[in-house]
Amino acid sequence: MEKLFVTRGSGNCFKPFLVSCLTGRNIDIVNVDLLAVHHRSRTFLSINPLGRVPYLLLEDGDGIGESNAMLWLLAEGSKLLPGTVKDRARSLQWMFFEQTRLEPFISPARFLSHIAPDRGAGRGDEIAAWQGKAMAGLRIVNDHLQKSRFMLGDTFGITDIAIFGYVHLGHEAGIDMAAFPAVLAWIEQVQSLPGFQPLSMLCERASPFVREAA
Ligand SMILES: N[C@@H](CCC(=O)N[C@@H](CS)C(=O)NCC(=O)O)C(=O)O
Repeated sequence: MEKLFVTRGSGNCFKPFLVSCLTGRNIDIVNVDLLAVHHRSRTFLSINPLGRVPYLLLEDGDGIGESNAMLWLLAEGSKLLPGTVKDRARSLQWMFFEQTRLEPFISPARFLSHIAPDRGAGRGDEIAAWQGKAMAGLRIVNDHLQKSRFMLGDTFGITDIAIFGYVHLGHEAGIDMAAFPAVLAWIEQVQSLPGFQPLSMLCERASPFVREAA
């Protein structure tokens, strides 16, 4: 069976997990403890030399890194994939936007203010700068969603999942999401889709990653 290596609470890891929930695809989930630095263990590096999660190990032994790349693979054959070449290009456009204008700012602001606030002590200026940059990206998504039900028109798909991964966690990054009403309405729509599972379920059925003995 395919194996998805994830870590608890990660918006990037949530994306391929959500595709598997929405398509009913059966995948083994393995929880790698990043705070215990298991992603730098010899055992994990022998699976993924890049030492990052999410990482998708296929049945033939090949592996795929990068959450958004996994969405394309896991959604193959489902209605979540964009149908036309123009929509596929547009989907990639939003996926690159997500990785350059949203995730790099929402993720560290959330980590230091919500997940490990002890590490955020004395770093208020940095966190505020990330929040400001994230809000600039969120404004663009909000303007887009004012005119479009989903990221690519009327049809929900992997482009929404890519954006949803971190955007629905914006409040945990200390961002006032009320400033983005179209984004909030879209989040509610995604959360009410049949098969939707919240981030809290990511590691619910996961087996723990076991590193080599020290
Ligand atoms: N662009 C990558 C980002 C992956 C990423 O940032 N993973 C984090 C956890 S969310 C990680 O593995 N951090 C450990 C490290 O980089 O050492 C993706 O979308 O999959």
